[in-house]
Amino acid sequence: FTLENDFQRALEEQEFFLVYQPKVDINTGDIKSAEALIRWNHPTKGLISPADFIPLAEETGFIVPLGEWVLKEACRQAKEWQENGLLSYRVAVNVSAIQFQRTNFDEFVREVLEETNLEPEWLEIEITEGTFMEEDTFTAQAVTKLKDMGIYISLDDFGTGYSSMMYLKEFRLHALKIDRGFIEDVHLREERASIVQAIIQLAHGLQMDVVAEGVETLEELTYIKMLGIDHVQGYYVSKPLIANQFENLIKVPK
Ligand code: G
Ligand code: G
Ligand code: MN
Ligand code: NA
Repeated sequence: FTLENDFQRALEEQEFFLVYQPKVDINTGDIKSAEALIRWNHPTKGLISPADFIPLAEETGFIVPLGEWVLKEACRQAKEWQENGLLSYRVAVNVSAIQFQRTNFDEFVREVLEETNLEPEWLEIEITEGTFMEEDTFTAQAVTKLKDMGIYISLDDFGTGYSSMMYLKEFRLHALKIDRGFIEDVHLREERASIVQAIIQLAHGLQMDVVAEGVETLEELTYIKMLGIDHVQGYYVSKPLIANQFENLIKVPK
């Protein structure tokens, strides 16, 4: 795959950038969080989706320097928003399981927060079920330390991986994000509605917030509101936006 050869250059040439997608309170519409999502503006191939390069970055180990760049950039942006009086929500960063396995990730986060002068409660980290797949005490300790630092931790893509209830009991994370595969046409699909309802009950029983991903229609939104979802994310609310477009979104009065 030729993209692999491009990675290092792309990082040096600043071809990567972040877009931000809000997660909002389903009842008030308040923005709770801005999820940072990476994009690659490739000089000849154009805009490349992370779905097409994150897996390769994970295989090659490039996810480590790339993930470090994402965290730094998101924290820098959060601090800038805060200084401009715009930050009343967390900035969420996706972290790959590989980053936990190969680096002292919690140490790195501590350093970045110090460097950027961002308070930990403004940072959210999204991990996936795969993070806990192996009996890996190193990863488990890192997640616990991040939580102890006051960082909000979400479990992304919930329901699509190895959904063991063990780690929910062990870690007491802050939020579950229900994968959009369960949300699409949820109002028309009984089996999806049953699963969403069960996940909400599970999360609330553990004092966790529940986030619906990929909400695209008013019908889906109305239905999951009735089921008791806390936060929503998806094209119906907003697509991922570049930073200055995101600022316009948050300046709009409700
Ligand atoms: O933004 P989009 O839906 O195209 O993202 C596709 C996938 O890439 C999603 O699973 C998303 O979690 C992942 N992704 C986006 N940005 C990052 C990132 O900065 N780090 C990691 N590890 N994954 C990301
Ligand atoms: O796995 P993760 O939740 O990090 O992935 C988020 C991805 O989902 C992003 O790439 C984002 O562009 C995409 N996304 C966000 N909202 C919607 C939506 O409403 N519909 C679809 N199809 N994709 C969405
Ligand atoms: Mn995510
Ligand atoms: Na997801």
